[in-house]
Amino acid sequence: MRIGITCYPTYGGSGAVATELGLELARRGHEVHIISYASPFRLRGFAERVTFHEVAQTEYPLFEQSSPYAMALAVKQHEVAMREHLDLMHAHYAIPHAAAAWLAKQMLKPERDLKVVTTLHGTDITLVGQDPSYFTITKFSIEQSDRVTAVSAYLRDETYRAFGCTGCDVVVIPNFVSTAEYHPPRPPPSPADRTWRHALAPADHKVLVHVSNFRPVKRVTDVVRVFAGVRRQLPATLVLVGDGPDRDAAEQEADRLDLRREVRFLGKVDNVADVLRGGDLFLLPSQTESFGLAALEAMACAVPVLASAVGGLPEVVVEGETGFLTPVGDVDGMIDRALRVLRDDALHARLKAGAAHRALEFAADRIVPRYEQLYEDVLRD
Ligand code: GMT
Repeated sequence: MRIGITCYPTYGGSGAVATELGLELARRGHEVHIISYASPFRLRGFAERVTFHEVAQTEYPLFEQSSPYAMALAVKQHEVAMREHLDLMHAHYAIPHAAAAWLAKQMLKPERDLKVVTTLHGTDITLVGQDPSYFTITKFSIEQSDRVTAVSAYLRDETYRAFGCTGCDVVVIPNFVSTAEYHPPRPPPSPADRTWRHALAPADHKVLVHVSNFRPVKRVTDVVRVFAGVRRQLPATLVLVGDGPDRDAAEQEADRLDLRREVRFLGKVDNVADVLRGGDLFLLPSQTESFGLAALEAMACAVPVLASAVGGLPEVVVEGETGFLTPVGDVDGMIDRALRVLRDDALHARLKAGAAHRALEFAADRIVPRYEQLYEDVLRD
């Protein structure tokens, strides 16, 4: 198939999933065209059968407050669909990608029917899409898509609840993980794994890890507070990967709690899997999370997860088997679970094995064929 993919290029789960999907589809022989305003962060270098198309946005004084990106995107989607004979356009994150794809579909209509598949990822449904300024167009573009998928049952149900969506059937296709990249340390720990562990923290420290885009929804200051509680009881290091609006607040919290030496902010790094493999416990105390791709990637590296019991996270993290779930904001509860895991070698080993085993259920080669099947179905319509 010849597949167009539209996504955000920035650090975040939807762009990560869209790009990894494109790469997996290309490995399976499909031709993939990724369209965005910049090259997505997970598209590192050349990949066979994958082409990136940048959306050109002309500057003009009149546009000062209103760069019409969605229109430039629709133009690029239409152009790529024509030139590359795309079979379908897969929009990741409804706003504005699904609406732009609908416009491209209309422009192409005189010649043929470009099928539009939309994948809902999270705040496009739970937050931004429900804002009055975006509600009707989000509902419209979901209803007009030829197929709609959601990354968890929670997000599907939330879509029906918030939007009604007459006549639309939202199919759940969970996120997936590349087990070639995200895998447990190779037994016995390879020299590379030992080096990473050694580089992250002193040998006698437990290593807690958090990976996110540091948006308020991630509650990164809770991460620091949970770590502070753990650190009071045992030697430990907290490693934070990523960057975003709440990084300053998290750094200030670490300073306030006098944890500067034990908290390491790595910023945006490429080889997240290497860092994860050096970790003992992953913290994700989010306010909401439609799926929690970062939790899945940690589990795939055999790192148990402590997360909030919200949204789609219980569909990923199995309480007591791959980690623990606590109510949002329950810092003391998380400290309690973290200490339980880190002090009990047998429990820790069981959770590590459980996490790695559970992650295999979300391996790319199990999930990507579900997208291929969906594409085949929509092309038969
Ligand atoms: O919805 C968002 O906040 C953006 C989106 C992103 O691009 O980071 O994140 C969502 O999509 C991810 C991939 O499907 C999910 O793993 C995240 O749970 C989800 N974020 C939220 O629901 C907050």
